[in-house]
Order: sequence, then C-alpha cells, then structure tokens
Amino acid sequence: MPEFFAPPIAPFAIQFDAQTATLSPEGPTLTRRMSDLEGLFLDHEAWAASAAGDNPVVYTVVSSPVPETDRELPQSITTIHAGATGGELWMTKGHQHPDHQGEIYLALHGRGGLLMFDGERTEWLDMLPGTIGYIPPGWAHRSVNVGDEPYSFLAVYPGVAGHDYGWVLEHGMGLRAYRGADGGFDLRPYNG
Ligand code: S6P
Ligand code: ZN
Repeated sequence: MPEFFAPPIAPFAIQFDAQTATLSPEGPTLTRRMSDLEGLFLDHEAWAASAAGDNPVVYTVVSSPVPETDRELPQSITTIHAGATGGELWMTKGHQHPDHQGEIYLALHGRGGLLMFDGERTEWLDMLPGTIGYIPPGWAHRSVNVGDEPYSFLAVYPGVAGHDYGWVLEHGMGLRAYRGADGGFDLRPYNG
C-alpha cells in the first residue's frame, strides 16, 4: 500500500449518546468562559461586568480522540449554555478555516442557530435535533443557543482545518442574535 493511503491511526469505534451529548472514549475538553469571549458581544460593558463577576461557562467542546492532523476526520460535541449578555444570545466565538475547508454539524439537543458569513453574504440555519447544517468552504461559522436549555451539536471536520478566530474579529459575522419576545429571537445587523 502506498504510504499516502496508510491510515495514520487504527480504526476504532466511538460510543455516541445524543441525549447526554457525550463521546466515549473522549479526547480533550475545551471550556470557554465569558472572559474568553472578549470583543465578541456588542455590549462591551455587559460583557466586562459578567467576565469580572461570576465569569460563567458559556460553552464546552468535547473532542473525540481523533487527532487534528492532515487527512484525519476529527469530531467534537459543543454544548452552549442558555443565556444572553446585553440581550445578545450566548454563542461560540466563531471562526474561519484558513484553507477554506467544509464541515458538517448535526444538532443533538436544545434549540440553536448556525450563523455563516463569507465576507459578503450571511446565512442563518435553524438547528433543531436531527438537523444537519452544512458549512461550505469559505464560510465563517458561529453557533448560537436560541433556547432556554443547553444546545448541543456534533461537528465533523477535516483534521487540517485549523481555526482562524482573527478573521471574525476583523470581518464580523454579518448578523447578531438577540433574545426576543415570547421565547423567540431577533437577528440584527452586526454593528447595530
Ligand atoms: C471546529 C468546529 C467546532 C467549533 C466549536 C467551538 O471546526 O467548528 O468544533 O470549534 O463549536 O466554536 P469556536 O468558534 O469557539 O471554535
Ligand atoms: Zn469549524
């Protein structure tokens, strides 16, 4: 077998529980607190007060043991807690994949949204359990919890993808999601 086709790691099974949003075995878990989200919420004062106060956990990302290296297909489960800061619903930082790799998300639990921005066009997908959201190459992506319980989703992405967080700080995401009336949400222009 040519070296190119030699699998870098051996095949293995992962037990996946959509209800509890867990993987077994699991790899590293990333925890993002409010203090990790500087520059992302429009209401900077509300963000700063929360980060300096109880500094809540906004989301966690549990990885599978598949490495983030070329030709591998890692997975992760993100769980975003319910909440809003300055009215803006809790969300992931959002990122672009530097070499414009595609990705899929599968909603598992709760109610979410998948916001995508390619620098000109913005798309919003409602993410309910069972929805697969496709992120085409070149679209920055951010997830938002629009409900009142944790929102979880599975992501599958090329191991070479990487995360460019600076792109979102520079270009924004086109829209922001705010808590609305009667349990709904509103999408507003990014800087408005
Ligand atoms: C990775 C994939 C997800 C996110 C995770 C956290 O390509 O899109 O695993 O990393 O949802 O979001 P962020 O924007 O903080 O990396
Ligand atoms: Zn991604």
